Amino acid sequence: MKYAGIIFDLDGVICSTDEYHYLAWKALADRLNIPFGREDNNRQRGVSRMESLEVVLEKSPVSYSQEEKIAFATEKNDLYRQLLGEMGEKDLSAEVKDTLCALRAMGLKLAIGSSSKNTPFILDRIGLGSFFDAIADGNCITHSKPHPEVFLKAAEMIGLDPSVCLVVEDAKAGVEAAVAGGFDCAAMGDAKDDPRATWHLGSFADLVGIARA
Ligand code: B16
Ligand code: MG
Repeated sequence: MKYAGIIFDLDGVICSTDEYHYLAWKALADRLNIPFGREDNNRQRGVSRMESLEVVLEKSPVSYSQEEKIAFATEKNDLYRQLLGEMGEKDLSAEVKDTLCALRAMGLKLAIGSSSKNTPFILDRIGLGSFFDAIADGNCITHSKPHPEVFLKAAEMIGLDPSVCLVVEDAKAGVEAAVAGGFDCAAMGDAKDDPRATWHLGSFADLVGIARA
């Protein structure tokens, strides 16, 4: 087996919180009268909350102070957390659950590498609060993707070198981060066709075959 560990992005890979991110940013943008669409939202994938806010404010004719920006980010996060509160174990697909269990049965170390500060809350909601061997997230990094810090931290937490870990990502910023950290990357969703990825997943379950190789 080429890989001894797999590091998963959270939003867009393990579960779909991306729609909630979109709705919460859209509500803020509407209140501020700033045009905001799905294409803008795609550029927020994998990057930090404050960097995501900058994507929203790009089209604003008004410039805001740092205090105002922090208040906007808090407003968005409060609404986002409210929407996340609707999530439950039903939001973990059978495919993801079965695949994770199959990978664990093969002896692989499994970790999360997410830019989100809401990672523990989301994992609890979907019933994976104590499943992973390690969780590296937005609470323990100073640079978010495309910087490789979060994946390097996850690899260190599971005691493995990046050369034997596979990163699974749905964001171009995440694929870039994986490659910069010396990891192979399996890309899916929005990043599926990214040429920098080693693997292009047709489905999440493809990971079992990749891990066996
Ligand atoms: P939060 P991931 C990322 O999670 C999201 O893709 C990105 O859209 C979001 O801005 C970022 O988390 C920060 O999230 O506001 O919850 O701290 O894809 O790296 O799992
Ligand atoms: Mg993601």
